[in-house]
Amino acid sequence: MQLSKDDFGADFTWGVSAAAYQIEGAHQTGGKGASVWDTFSNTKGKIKSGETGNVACDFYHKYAHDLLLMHQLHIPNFRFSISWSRVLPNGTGFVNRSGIEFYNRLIDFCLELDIEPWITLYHWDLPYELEKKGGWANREIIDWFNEYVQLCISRFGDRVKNWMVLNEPMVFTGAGYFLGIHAPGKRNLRSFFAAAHHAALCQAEGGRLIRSLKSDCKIGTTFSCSHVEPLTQDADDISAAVRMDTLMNRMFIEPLLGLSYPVKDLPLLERMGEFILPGDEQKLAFDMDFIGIQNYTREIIRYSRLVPLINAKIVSAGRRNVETTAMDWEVYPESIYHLLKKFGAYPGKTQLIVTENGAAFPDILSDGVVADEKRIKYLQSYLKQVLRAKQEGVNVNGYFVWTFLDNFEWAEGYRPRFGLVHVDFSTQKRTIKNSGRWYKNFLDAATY
Ligand code: IFM
Repeated sequence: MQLSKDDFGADFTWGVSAAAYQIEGAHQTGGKGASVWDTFSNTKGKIKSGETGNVACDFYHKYAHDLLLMHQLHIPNFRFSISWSRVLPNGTGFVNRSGIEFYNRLIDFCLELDIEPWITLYHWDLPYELEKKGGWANREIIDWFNEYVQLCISRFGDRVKNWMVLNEPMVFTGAGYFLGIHAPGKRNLRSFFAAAHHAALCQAEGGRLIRSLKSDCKIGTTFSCSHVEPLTQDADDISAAVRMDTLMNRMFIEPLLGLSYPVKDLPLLERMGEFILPGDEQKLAFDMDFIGIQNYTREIIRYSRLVPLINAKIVSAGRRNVETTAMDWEVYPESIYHLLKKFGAYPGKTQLIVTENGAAFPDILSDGVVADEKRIKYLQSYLKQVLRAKQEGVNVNGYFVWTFLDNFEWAEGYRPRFGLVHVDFSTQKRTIKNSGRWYKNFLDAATY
């Protein structure tokens, strides 16, 4: 089947996604305060390659050049995040004028080029000053976050019509406060549960606050999700898969939809009870205009008595002899179909938007060309599954490629390249990959 943009309909939103810490660099420029990721990546041993996000793509200085490239590729929507510590260096209180001016310039230039800005308020770079007070594990985060949201809406809300509250709360709380592999590098179950509950509250409270300040905008939030299957049909593997699915895919969306935490399928969540105050249950719910789905792969799960708390283990793609990306993630396009069906089946039928999908492959730049045919194939095959879900009635109305520029892939450093545009990190030279040209042709080909 030949894939055509037409099949998705004229009001389908197409774009690319990025995050402040992964691209901006300029970590100490223009009055920016440190974030947890500045501190984490500058701590020896935290990033596999020893690299930092100090410079990244230097997007802070090169944003105009990069937006012109985006314009050249006819990409109509750009999802990016605001660095909290660039606008509020201490997390609260003093407002950094040059940080505000940077985002004003960025937003204004997007609009000048007819690129619609979509802003994620929080994509993992908590101001370090707030982490010193406990960060997401401290309930005061709700007030700190509200102050930050209020600032962003009051300064940028006149021009920005699409807002996302959080990026992937499961990842920044789980990897940051329980596994310790992301900033702030904590390994503590209680901190994780506290952080998770406060993030779930902030996602709803943030949405409510935006709606109260600005009635004419679209509000969403985003979730990482992977289609989960048991390794075998043994009862132990099946129930292990249910627990993992609950943790990975359901823990944050269900309270948001007013369905409470899914304790029945993951009894471990009862331990979150100590952080839940009277009245919180209602505060966890908010009716978003859209839910952002971010999918890359599927996970195969087996029972393991050796894994504490959850007794479930991911069977890595490497052990399964399947096609993988440079992240060792299985290429499994049907994953996105299953997830769209799953999220689309929740009551309320909130609109879904794929706010991230993409792949890292070991790209080679040769004679000015990056022939990343694997990425093109990956994007096409996932898009076909998005279309399949849409044609079966799922209310999905947008797709953003992760990502525009190769960038800082968190604990993995710069090795995994996800971009449609290649970045030479020693010279900051950009080269449009074949996948970037493919996306342009795909976006151009519409006939409506
Ligand atoms: O780079 C990340 C992004 O920040 C969040 N979602 C997944 C991407 C790829 O790992």
